Amino acid sequence: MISSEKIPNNVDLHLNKRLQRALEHWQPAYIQWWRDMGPQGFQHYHQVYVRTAISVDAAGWAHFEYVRLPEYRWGIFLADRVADRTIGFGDFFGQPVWQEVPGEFRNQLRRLIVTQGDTEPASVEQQRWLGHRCPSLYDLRNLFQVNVEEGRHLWAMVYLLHSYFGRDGRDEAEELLARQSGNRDKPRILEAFNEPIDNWLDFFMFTMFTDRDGKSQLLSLSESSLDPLARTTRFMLTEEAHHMFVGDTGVGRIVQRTAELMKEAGFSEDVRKLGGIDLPTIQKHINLWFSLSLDLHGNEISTNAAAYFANGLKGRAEEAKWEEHRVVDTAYELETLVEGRLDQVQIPMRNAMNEVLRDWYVEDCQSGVTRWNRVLENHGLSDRLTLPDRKFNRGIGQFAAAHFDPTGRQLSDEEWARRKHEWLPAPADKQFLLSIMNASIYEPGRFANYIAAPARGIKGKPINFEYVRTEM
Ligand code: BYC
Repeated sequence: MISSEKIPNNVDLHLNKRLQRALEHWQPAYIQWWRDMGPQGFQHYHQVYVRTAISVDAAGWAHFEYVRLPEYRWGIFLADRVADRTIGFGDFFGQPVWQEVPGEFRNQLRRLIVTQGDTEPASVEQQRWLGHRCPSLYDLRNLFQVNVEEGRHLWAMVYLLHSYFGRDGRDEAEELLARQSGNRDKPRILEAFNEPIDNWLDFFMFTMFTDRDGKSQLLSLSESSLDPLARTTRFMLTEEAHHMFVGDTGVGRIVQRTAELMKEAGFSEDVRKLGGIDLPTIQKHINLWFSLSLDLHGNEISTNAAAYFANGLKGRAEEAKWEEHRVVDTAYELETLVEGRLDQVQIPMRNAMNEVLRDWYVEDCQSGVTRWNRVLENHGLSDRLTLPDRKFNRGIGQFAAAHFDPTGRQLSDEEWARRKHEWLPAPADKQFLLSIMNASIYEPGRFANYIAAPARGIKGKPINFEYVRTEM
């Protein structure tokens, strides 16, 4: 059962009246933001079969029911405290974790929490028109499930800001509702969150690649010496897994349908004529979203990242798997660009922490691409999808200063300008995608022609279940 408290929580909010009042004061502003910037056209007359977090109990943390979106119960849930937990890395390795924010790290922590928090509402804003082009009720429900949980992740960060950062934290919480994805004067902080997502191939790529940056960043924050931050992000990862499932299987179902149409058409170029999405278009979208999400990991050489690590604020993914946790004398061998030429240099490992996390991320992405290729293989096709080289199409870091093709070959400015749409979606590709997604499919069990049905429904329900219903 969902608790009847105004803000469902497992942090004994009722015992801290000041905090409770402050959050209850923020709540109406949040709901107003959700109505204005959340899914457009689905706020009043639709009921969505969604899960709501009600506890952090691994055996049953979520409750499933039909909900009108603005009435979703966004709550605050932290993973259970680990007794006697100690700091797992950096200069304070082995000391007890902190339950309060140390003054000297206040700014760094605030910045990390605000950056994390900013991405959550941003993604909801980016996706707010997508419902009008949905390929099925099943997918529409998944979109809204992702959206409401990104909203809850914003709550998770706002809880930390209100609890530990006083007046500054309250101001930051307001700013999180004031910045807007794509707004010229007040954009979202990280660039990939300022692009609108208006077609479902972009949505699935975003949930596959950009939400997976969410996973790598949350994993690294879940190691934090600030225990409430570690516990909050640990529980967020539980919800995040479904978001990546949506992306991974969404692209997989498109690849499956494409493979079926390729066999029908005989030639891959003819897939578009049959209303499907050809493999080159899928590859271009992999190239785009993978490279944008690599940028989200920051610069290859970063003193910020070194300071976060030294202070135990933000670590590596799965820190326990590493042998050495202080990382003082080790070096990282980095590919660099020096005066326009590629070279290898050794840098102190702490300064390379963004790159270390990026390594983890690339490997995690590759496993998804391998699954999609298995679909092609199972259909007897020899075509394969690939991740582009990590130097391709970078906007952040040293490789942003030059151009590379997806194999990592350096290009002149002229060749890049002439050929970039061989590798990245061109305006015509986008037009084509919008043309095959020009209507939404609201009939239970029916799917748009460009995507296969999923293997199974949600929470044991059949595929033709009415995942979103309209009430008049
Ligand atoms: N765009 O030392 P550096 C998610 C700036 S996604 C714009 O490398 P650092 C989700 C940087 O701010 C996960 N600017 O930076 C997914 C700095 O600026 P200043 C979100 C950028 O701090 C889907 C300067 O460049 N969570 O959860 O090591 C749906 C120097 O850079 C960018 C987090 O990001 C960029 N891409 O690393 C919903 C975790 N990259 O100080 C949700 C928190 C760098 O010179 N954030 N800059 O003005 C962090 O850990 C770090 O801030 C970053 C950057 C990894 C983002």
